[in-house]
Amino acid sequence: MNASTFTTCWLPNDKQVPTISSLHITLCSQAKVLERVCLTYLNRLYNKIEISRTMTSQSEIIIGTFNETNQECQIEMELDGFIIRNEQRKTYVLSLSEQGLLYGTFHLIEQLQLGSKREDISVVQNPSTHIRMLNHWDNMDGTIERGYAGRSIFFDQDELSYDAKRIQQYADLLASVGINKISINNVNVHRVETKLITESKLRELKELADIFSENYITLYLSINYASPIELGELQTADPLDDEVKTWWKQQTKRIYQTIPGFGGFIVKADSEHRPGPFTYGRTHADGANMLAKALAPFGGNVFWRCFVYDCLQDWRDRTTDRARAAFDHFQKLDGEFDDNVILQIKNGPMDFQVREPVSPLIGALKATNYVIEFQVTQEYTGQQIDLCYLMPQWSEVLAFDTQIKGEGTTVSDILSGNVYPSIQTGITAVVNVGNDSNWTGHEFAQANLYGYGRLAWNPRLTARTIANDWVNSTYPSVNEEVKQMIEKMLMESWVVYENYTAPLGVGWMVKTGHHYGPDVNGYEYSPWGTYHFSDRDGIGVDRTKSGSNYVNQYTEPVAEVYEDMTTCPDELLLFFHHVPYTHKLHSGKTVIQHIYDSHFEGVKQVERLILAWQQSKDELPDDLYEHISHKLNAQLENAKEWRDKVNTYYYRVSGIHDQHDRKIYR
Ligand code: GCV
Repeated sequence: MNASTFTTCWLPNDKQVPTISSLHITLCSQAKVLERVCLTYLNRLYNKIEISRTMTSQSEIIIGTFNETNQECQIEMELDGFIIRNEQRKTYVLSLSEQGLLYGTFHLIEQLQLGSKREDISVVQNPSTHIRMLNHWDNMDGTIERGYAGRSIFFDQDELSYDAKRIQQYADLLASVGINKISINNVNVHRVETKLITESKLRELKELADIFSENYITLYLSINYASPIELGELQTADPLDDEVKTWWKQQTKRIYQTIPGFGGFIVKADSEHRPGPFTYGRTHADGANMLAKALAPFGGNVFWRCFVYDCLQDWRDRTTDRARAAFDHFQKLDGEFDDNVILQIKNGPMDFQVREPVSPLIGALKATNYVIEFQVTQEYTGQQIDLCYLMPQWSEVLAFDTQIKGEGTTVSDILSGNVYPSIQTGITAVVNVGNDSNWTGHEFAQANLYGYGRLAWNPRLTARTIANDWVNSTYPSVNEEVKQMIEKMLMESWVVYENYTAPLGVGWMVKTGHHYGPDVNGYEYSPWGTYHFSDRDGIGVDRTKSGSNYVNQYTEPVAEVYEDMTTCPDELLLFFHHVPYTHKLHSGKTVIQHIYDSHFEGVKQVERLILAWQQSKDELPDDLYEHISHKLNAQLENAKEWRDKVNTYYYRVSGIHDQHDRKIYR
């Protein structure tokens, strides 16, 4: 196929041919963004659009709050929820707020794009949480830490530098899936970025903040905890020092004078060489509360990251287990944080590996606000070269039963505020976007950005529904069979990636530094606390009572399930246990045979993905075909490298032959 439908996003794009004739919209709401969104996106679905401000007999779509439209709200609605209902051939998009109207309008657009008839659309939607955030790890020199889609869309050469139109498109993409908060700079705040909170930079940031705020997305900045020192004025950053407190109060006041809708700070403190309150013998509560008090008068928040661990560990020291760190540091501080502090907890106890258990801190905090942190950018999951659709992984995390208040206390219940209603909870994630024309490097990695927003809005959506919606709205003109094939590719990809990388939850084995490709012992004798402890007899980390006792951070009976080798799920066995290579899994295979089988299978699966893709060549736009082929071929090389290095390594240490006698290099 020649005609290019190589799209830049899931929203209706300008290459789309309108299929529906004309439409009369009445905008009862004054919010300017609604008019822009209708003119930009509905316009691409209809041949002609007319917009009026008052209702007439012609009105087909009416967008307004319940008050503005004189419609009754008969059910309990969240402020940013919405209703779409049809009455006498008119479609109403209704909400209590303009923000809700924006989400409702985008939902209507998506439904029309997916082929629903206007008259048939009837929905009531309330978001499960009010915190649906994205974190950029962009540096001001234009690079992105763990970015795989080009350079920053915000910064270049140590300056704020962006294309306002593109940022607006980005803000539309985010609002269309309900994202309402964004931080734009790396949590590792270096010298230049420290200055983002100074007056001249703030004036420049105002325009950017305005673009986002038009879409009800609040701007946040990552700050350097040592700012009082680095900006040259004080000798200390001690949170209990009066001068430090005053410095932050004044600084914060200045920020709000320039950007009144500013959201607040993200802080990575005492982690991976970043400064923090530990330097002064203070706790993380002392540090976070000091900043919170400066932000409180303006309604701002502090997002305080729990990714705190010893990154200078001695590998010889078997008593320290990095997995324990977040819980050990923060659980004891539960209840000590101010109301506008929100802790930020990575989904697993280590660091966004392809497979980890859920962080035991989630559910353990009962009197402290927090969000879970996912990683949309694929640092450890293929770096947007390898295909890895992450919704199946995140859905599993969200559906995990913490049993913290008895059976059925899932992570998503907790994050939706159903378990501890007095605390604020929500979701954040490290984003995968850069200035590549398709936003995410690998075009299919857009599905992770889209899916993240959909899951944050409704954690109970299935990975398949999200994949289906993404494929259908991104590739409206591709035929059904090909759409199903893309959906299948997405749905299988996480397990495929897991098959050819680190086995059974043990993690890591990546090349050091950049983290792409295999190096079984890359981190084994390093200070980072990420070991697999393989020797001639066995593999895995003993985190049971006889090991680091990490299991004890879970509530019973979850702790018992992980403690006992006979009940521990196969896929996490090596995260919790050190076992002989001959240990039999629930699957009936030995650990060593599983390692061989999964690595051979992983490569085969990538080969099958390539074959399916090649067979659809004639049905795909050329540029999309080439783009994905190129990515899949690179993925195949990577998968083979993983297969051979892992299989050879474990053959050499165990001396055990593959039952099927396949090619393992000696
Ligand atoms: C932004 C891991 C990554 C770092 C990242 C860090 C974090 O260690 O490799 O690049 O730093 O996590 O989440 O703070």
